[in-house]
Amino acid sequence: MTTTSAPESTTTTVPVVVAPTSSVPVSSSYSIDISGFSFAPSALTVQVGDTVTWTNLDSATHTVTFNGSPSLSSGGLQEGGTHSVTFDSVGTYAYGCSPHAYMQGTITVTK
Ligand SMILES: [Cu+2]
Repeated sequence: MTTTSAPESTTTTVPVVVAPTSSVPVSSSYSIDISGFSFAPSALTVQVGDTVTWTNLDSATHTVTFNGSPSLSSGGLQEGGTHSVTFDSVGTYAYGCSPHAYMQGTITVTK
């Protein structure tokens, strides 16, 4: 008696197409609205080299103030005013609005 139990192979190899990755890091730009006396979004995660631009949509004057980092901070932003920061170092950056202490935001910079 012969048993024919040769298992049929049903395994097929599907080629995985991998999109070519650029060796040049691509930096991104992000926008934060200052609107209704708050930063939107108030928490944002970016990568090193990315640029964040704040735009004041309120009629009130606001600031983007990083404690201990005047070079990152804006002056008073009138309605329509913008402020851009390019983040070069990993870290967590807390900021606020000088005239309105309750306005707080955080930028987290990752590799
Ligand atoms: Cu403000």
